[in-house]
Amino acid sequence: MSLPALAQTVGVLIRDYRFEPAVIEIRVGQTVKWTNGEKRTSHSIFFQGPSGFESDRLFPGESWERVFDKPGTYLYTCGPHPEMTGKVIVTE
Ligand SMILES: [Cu+2]
Repeated sequence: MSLPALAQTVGVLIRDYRFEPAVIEIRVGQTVKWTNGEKRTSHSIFFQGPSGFESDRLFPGESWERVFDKPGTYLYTCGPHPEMTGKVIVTE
């Protein structure tokens, strides 16, 4: 029995100061693509923790991708708007 092919890239839309969906679950090797759907506000993707880093600022219409090649739970916020939170759960 073969498994259905997984979409390689999963999208998260940034809109109204929220990540939609805020929580996503993916498999190792998949890519998450964040797209800024705001009219005028810029945002970033800021991962917490010792290996944390922040994406460039995304202006409206821009997007940014990250490949997740290790299982785990990745918490993130928006750099300029720390009240915006999201989570990527990566499973084997
Ligand atoms: Cu923001």
